[in-house]
Amino acid sequence: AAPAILDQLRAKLSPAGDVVSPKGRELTLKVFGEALAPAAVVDRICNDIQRDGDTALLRYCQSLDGADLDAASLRVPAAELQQAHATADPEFLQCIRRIAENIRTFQSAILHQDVTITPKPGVSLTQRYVPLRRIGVCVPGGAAAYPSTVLMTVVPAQVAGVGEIAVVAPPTKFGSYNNDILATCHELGVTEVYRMGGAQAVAAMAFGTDTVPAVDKIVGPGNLFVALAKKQVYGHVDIDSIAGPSEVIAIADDTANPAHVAADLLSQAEHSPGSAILISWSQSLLDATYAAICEQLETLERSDLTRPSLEAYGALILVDNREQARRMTDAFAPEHLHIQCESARQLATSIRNAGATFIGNYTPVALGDYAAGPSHVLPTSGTARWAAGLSSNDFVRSGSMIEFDQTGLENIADDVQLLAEKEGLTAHRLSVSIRR
Ligand code: HSO
Ligand code: ZN
Repeated sequence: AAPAILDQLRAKLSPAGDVVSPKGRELTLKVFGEALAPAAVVDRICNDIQRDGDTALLRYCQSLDGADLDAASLRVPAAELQQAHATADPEFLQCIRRIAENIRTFQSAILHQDVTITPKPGVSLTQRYVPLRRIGVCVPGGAAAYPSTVLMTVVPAQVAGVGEIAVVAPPTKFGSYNNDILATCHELGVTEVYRMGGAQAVAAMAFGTDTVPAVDKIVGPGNLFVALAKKQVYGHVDIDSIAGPSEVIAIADDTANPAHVAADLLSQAEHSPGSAILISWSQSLLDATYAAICEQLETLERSDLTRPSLEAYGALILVDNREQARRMTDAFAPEHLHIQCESARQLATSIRNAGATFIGNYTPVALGDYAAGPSHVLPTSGTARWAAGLSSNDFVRSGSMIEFDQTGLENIADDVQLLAEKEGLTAHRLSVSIRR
């Protein structure tokens, strides 16, 4: 395809561009009577909370979320978490337990293990992995409640051995007033849940306040303000990569079932905004999938949200062959890649850039969104070129341990002394030569 077309399609695939949601670009917000652009708002919020702690935090919870909270009610009381769990649908709780187990199994299997080598006599070199002490998890609560996001963030952190996990969710019916969210937290053993969202929640966790102890890392998806705040506090704390709106590229050929392909595309478009692109070298598959999309849209509950999302961020692309599909996909670096064609696994492994790849007819993306085991917090907006999905390994940090004995030192000493000499750092040289 000509570069201009690729650019157009890239805009479709990555509605967020650089973490700014489609609406975000023109948005200005009234903060205490002043109209400010989102980045300026976030800047102000972070600075105020760093300086004034709880006072500023509670003021922002009030003015931005309309939440009338005080230092005591900001944190969800233990009794309320228990109550949410006690009144939750037992089948829902069992489902949460089974899924948590799937996530645990996968995340434990991939967790880094300490590595020690003895490359030469008298030399021991270790890469050790230590869990982070305390982390914060952002759970979104604007458009829908996502207990799955609690699972996909908290369980990997627990597998890594993180000591303290704080969860924040906005004070909404889809956030920290949502029974399923609270019940899921309780089921997973999370006792620290705060009713706050947006940039103020991120800033509070990064800098700490009297009621919200500071964390070392902040993870989890959120709206524009959460994304901008995470960028802003990075360096003071760590963050995961910044998740934008959902996206999927499907690659399919004549062996695929058009109704199935349509359902996969619709499932990500339904997030709204969510982008869904089909690449195929079969015109008949494209035509049949288009027809199936139109048909299924009629019956979907969220079709009012899904249709505009597809119109803005959906595309059906005809390519000449598999190789073109491969190159185009690598250039897009989609969050989700679904391959339903002949030799699907082979094509899947030949594609470098994708957050998560789903192979074959029996692996709809929804399996990864909800239950398979890898986290659904994945790199979006083309960042899959260099970023990875969240995993247990994001909650450990590595450190090296170096130990030499006299023989080990003797064998390496000349090289160290020579290089130290070259750099003119004679104290470095002495620290070696003095031991010989
Ligand atoms: N597809 C979303 C995750 C999700 N889907 C949550 C359903 N619930 C991540 O891109
Ligand atoms: Zn999804």
